[in-house]
Amino acid sequence: MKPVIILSTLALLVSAGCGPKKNVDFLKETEVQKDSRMEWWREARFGMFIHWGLYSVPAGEWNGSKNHAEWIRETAQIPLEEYDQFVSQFNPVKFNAMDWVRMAKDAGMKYIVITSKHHDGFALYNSRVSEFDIMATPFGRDALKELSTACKKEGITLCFYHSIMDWHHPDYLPRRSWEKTRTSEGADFNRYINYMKGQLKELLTRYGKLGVLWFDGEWENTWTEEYGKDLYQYVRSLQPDIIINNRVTTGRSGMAGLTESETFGGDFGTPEQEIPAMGLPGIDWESCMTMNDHWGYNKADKNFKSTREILHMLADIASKGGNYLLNIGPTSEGVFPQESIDRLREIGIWMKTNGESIYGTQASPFRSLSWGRCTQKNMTESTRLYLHVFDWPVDQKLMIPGLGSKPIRAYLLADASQEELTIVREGANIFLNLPASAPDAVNSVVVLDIQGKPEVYDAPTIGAPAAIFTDKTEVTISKNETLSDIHYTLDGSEPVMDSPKYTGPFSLAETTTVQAACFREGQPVSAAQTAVFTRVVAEPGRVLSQVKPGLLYNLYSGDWDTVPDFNGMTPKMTGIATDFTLANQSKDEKFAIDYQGFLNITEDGVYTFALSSDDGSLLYVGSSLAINHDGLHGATTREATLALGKGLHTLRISFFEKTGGNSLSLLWKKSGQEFVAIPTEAFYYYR
Ligand code: H79
Repeated sequence: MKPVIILSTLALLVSAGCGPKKNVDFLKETEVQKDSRMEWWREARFGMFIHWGLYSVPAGEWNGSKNHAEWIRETAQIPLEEYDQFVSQFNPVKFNAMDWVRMAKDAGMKYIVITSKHHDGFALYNSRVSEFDIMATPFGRDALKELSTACKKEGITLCFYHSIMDWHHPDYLPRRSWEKTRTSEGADFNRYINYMKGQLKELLTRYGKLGVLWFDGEWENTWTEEYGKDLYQYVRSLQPDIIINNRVTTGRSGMAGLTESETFGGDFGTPEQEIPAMGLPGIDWESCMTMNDHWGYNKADKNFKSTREILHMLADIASKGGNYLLNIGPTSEGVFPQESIDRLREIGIWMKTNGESIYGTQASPFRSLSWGRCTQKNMTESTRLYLHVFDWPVDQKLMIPGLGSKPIRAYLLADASQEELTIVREGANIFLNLPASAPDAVNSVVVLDIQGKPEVYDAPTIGAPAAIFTDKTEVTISKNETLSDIHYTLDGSEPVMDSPKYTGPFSLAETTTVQAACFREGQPVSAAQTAVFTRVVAEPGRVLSQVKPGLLYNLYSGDWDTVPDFNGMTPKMTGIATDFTLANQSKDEKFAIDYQGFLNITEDGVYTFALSSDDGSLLYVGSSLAINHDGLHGATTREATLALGKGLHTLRISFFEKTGGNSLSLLWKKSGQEFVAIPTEAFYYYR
């Protein structure tokens, strides 16, 4: 199959004739080249996503159900011919490209990513290779052309979102599972790729210099890494400096949106509706998020994030070194929802004063700060720390923990006169004396200039296989830098220079509070960390002679949002199971399974259980509810640690599945070992 693609790509390139750089391998790029290509994007930090298309006509509602949006053709299972009728209804007479671009610009956004085509296949521009485009609507104007003109005028970088998945084109495969009458006979996926490239060529040659091509819908099994690499090369051959997201290819990890580092993952990762818990050093990423709960316009969705939440997210993302792509879903009249307009205006007011603390900044040098976030900028001989204070300290003292660097000066970013704040060093910490009231109710930024690169001493990490143990446990203490020594105590007192110096893992045989801190040249340089390790008595096991191998199960059918109370219910089926295949492999929806029996422990010890399920589940061991993982959710995991003695312990796993995927698994590990599936031999039942 592959040679065919290469040939057809070459054919297109040759026929293009306008000198695309067909001999350059854009996957082989030096770090310096990539840095220079990414420069504007890393500086920008904040962009506007726009989801606009035919789906704004139904505005989220279909046959009385109101929870749809840009996926409406799929979620409401609308036949193609019926969906096509939105073409004659799309007439956004109030659309004004300049208004949109100015709203983005006034909010402090530096780029706009708009849907040139979403999954429904509709082209929001004048596409000569498709009839299913904006020129076929009564509107009949090329909205993207107007936006590109407005963006150029206002200095905003225009970018396009283009879906690989296409529910409209006859050559795209697969069909939706519910599309019984749309035949896939004669469909040719390679022909679809050529069509998509044709559209991309229009977008890349007729709308001026673009910032980003933002692909999506890459997860269906017809798309491959080879196609992804080829598409990446194709797009860059037409605009060599363009930036392309990781969804151009396969290998993205779910909604976390990042591609494993060994595989080709485009130019940046795309967490969707989430912010990574920690920064990702050396990786470019952008969190995209809705303002309410839908991407496309939904007239019933009033669940808008507050300006406060949005601004906190912006600072949080910047403090982790990422970009924020905030979505707007305009109406079919071509206007932004009023709630979005209001928030953009308020964001803009904050950005006008504080934008300096966002644009071109780098991730925080601190692991965490109790009062807010930090971003930083490298000056020639110094570093400028931007302290984003969400919670203004009532005692007017802002503590910067474990900052070893020599401070130069501090002032409020909102203070035009830059009046200096008093800086006091107390041991490991620096304190800034703040005025009584916060200059901003949401996020007040304090500038702190320090000499050189930041020297930050995080409190050490105190670890052991588990927080409980039965006999003895081994404790390890670690830290994030190599300049200091760790000193620790085992008697609940704060560590001082004379406390024992940590030289390696040590053993505990009794319940102990461990405290540790970092010291340098006789002085504490970090905050102290505390951890408690508790010695427990293992729950004794029982000996029962008449047990048999396996677990008893009862299978029920019913529509639940939580694990039901099975008492008094009649099972549809009962039997003996050796594992959880039944819960995993069932093609049904709306059912529940209750497994009951015993867990045989062959050796006293501390065991950690990991219960994963989609949807909810409960794990009982012995007399107690060990893990509550109930409710409607995707495949996620919860853990619990228990001390169990040799012998049999009653065991019960209750599970329910409503809709979507179904899965259930129970792993365990003995203290200090790796998680494994609980072996079948450990399950017994009694009847
Ligand atoms: O355009 C907006 C949405 O319409 C689109 N992306 C944003 C920017 C979107 N498409 N799908 N989804 C959002 C949710 C889809 C999630 C899944 Fe998957 C697709 C679950 C399984 C396949 C992504 C890929 C998560 C796991 C694999």
